[in-house]
Amino acid sequence: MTAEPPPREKAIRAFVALPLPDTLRPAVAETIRRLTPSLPGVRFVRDEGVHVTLRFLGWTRADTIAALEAPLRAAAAACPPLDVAVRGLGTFPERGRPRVLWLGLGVPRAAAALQAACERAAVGAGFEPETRSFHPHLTLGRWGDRARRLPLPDVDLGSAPVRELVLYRSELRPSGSIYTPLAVFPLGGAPAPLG
Ligand code: 2AM
Repeated sequence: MTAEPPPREKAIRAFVALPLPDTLRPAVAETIRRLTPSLPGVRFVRDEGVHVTLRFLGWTRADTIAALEAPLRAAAAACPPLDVAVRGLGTFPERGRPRVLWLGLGVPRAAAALQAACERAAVGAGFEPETRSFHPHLTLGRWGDRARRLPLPDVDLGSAPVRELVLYRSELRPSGSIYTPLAVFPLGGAPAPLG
């Protein structure tokens, strides 16, 4: 990830993601703690910000963000809550010098449909189409220049339901990016009002 300055008029760096379910957060934090001493070249993410990116938007404007809200809400409403299984560690790229360390994800077919709907929403709001294929993963860390490939342990953190789609703001900081929800869209639509 490069820390490029925002283009003029484009003040918000944003992306659409599924947050890690709260019940899996302690196990992910523990996995990061366990891996840190054995992978000295990796800058690990803050565990509170771990997420599954469905569509990276990059630098954009507040009015574009506002235009995305209705199609993203509709995409989330059309998707049932998703059970995600978190297991396996891997890297991008798979071979050669590693750049990204990730936790693998098993997701139901509906997640791919939701990702495709987010992609349509982004293109409808004027973003360039994404050319890379969708590899659902949770980024745990990134290697710096002196990346060295080391054996990775087996991990299986179990599964939990994801109930929300989130539009996040990303603020680049030397100590690691800070992710703040700008809008939250319930999967399966708004809960029915009581009474
Ligand atoms: P990653 O999880 O694979 O690192 C916020 O930066 C999120 O958007 C990250 O989760 C990151 O994916 C994702 N993302 C996708 N493409 C990106 C890009 N070109 N630059 C920065 N982040 C990107």
